Amino acid sequence: MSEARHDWSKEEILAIYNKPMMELLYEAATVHRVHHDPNTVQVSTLLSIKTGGCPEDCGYCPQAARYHTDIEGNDLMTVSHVKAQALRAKASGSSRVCMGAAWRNVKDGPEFDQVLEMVRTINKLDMEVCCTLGMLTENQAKRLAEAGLYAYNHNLDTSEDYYKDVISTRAFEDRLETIDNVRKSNVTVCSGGIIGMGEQLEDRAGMLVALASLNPQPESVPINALVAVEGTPMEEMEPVSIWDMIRMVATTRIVMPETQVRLSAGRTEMSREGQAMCFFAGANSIFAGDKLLTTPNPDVNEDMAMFKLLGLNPQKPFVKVAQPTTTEAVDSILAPLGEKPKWSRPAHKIERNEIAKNKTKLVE
Ligand code: SAM
Ligand code: DTB
Ligand code: SF4
Repeated sequence: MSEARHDWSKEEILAIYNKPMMELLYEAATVHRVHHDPNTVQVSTLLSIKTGGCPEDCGYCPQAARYHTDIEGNDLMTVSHVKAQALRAKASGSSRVCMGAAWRNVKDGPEFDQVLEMVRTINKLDMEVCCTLGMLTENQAKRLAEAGLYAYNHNLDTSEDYYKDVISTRAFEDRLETIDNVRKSNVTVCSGGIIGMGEQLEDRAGMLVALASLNPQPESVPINALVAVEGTPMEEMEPVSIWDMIRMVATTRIVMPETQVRLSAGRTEMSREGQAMCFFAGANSIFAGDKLLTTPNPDVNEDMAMFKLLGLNPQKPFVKVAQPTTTEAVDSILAPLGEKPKWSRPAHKIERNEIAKNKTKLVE
């Protein structure tokens, strides 16, 4: 059973976020290596299977039909196109494909059937499959699970308080309900958010309170820096400082020790040094591919060169990364921190989700 804490207060999280940088980095890196292999980073390739024309009004999103952005909208991709892209992603070191659709919610019918076929097809390639399709019913989550879906991405995006300033066409509660529906299936939960949307530090902490209080905590948490796209209401937002990104990653790592923390949108603006600091602070996943959904992302070859430079290895699919297995090993890592830390010890030898049961090998 997981020993992660679910009762973090906003004040506690803010105190962590605002620690002197060197202390924050040291604590986050320590938590990270207690729970994960610090040299392994998961690579997830994004694929926009249905682009643009979305009826929602998310203030950050270039795919909302009501904003006049430069993106080229597309109908749902064919299964064979998706398969070809997945094979390319696999060949370049990716263990997961994340398919995104600019939908408010999933509707039963031929398009959903086509997505189910995409899931089955990628699953057969021995890759993890993730989808992000908007709101989902319990039954739709079950059908995706049956098709072999590994993860479902549904971001809280910001705090409950700030949510209504960013989106008016749905509520924070709706997001929680979809996450709950995903949890009722055996699909793992991927949920995170965006920084740089004009939110206060309290909102960043509030979002982490909401994510950390989910029980179990999400298996992965993407941290996006806003990509300010011309034509959206957020086009003039100031770029996110790398220091804010590092603080956010480090704080996420400390309050959700077992989760995979993903460096997501915004990496084109980050130097290698900046990304290296994020990996040190506990990020252990990236979105790869020369495009995110509609905006640029670093070139895959550049990412692989960065991995080589930093001695990082792409994580294999369905494999849970190594954790120290003895109390002595954990104690030796924690000893320099002195007092007993507030975050939890790792839970060993735990299969974290049903779907991984057949495929997960715990590396010790
Ligand atoms: N329509 C579905 C939904 O909203 O859940 C799935 C696709 S939506 C594009 C997935 C996520 O992308 C959003 O929740 C948001 O976190 C992220 N995103 C969208 N536009 C972004 C931007 N300009 N900068 C950073 N992240 C963005
Ligand atoms: C997530 O948290 N970030 C990804 C993925 N989940 C779907 C999407 C980022 C999108 C950035 C803007 C764009 O490219 O359209
Ligand atoms: Fe639509 Fe998702 Fe973009 Fe919101 S974030 S406008 S729901 S595609």
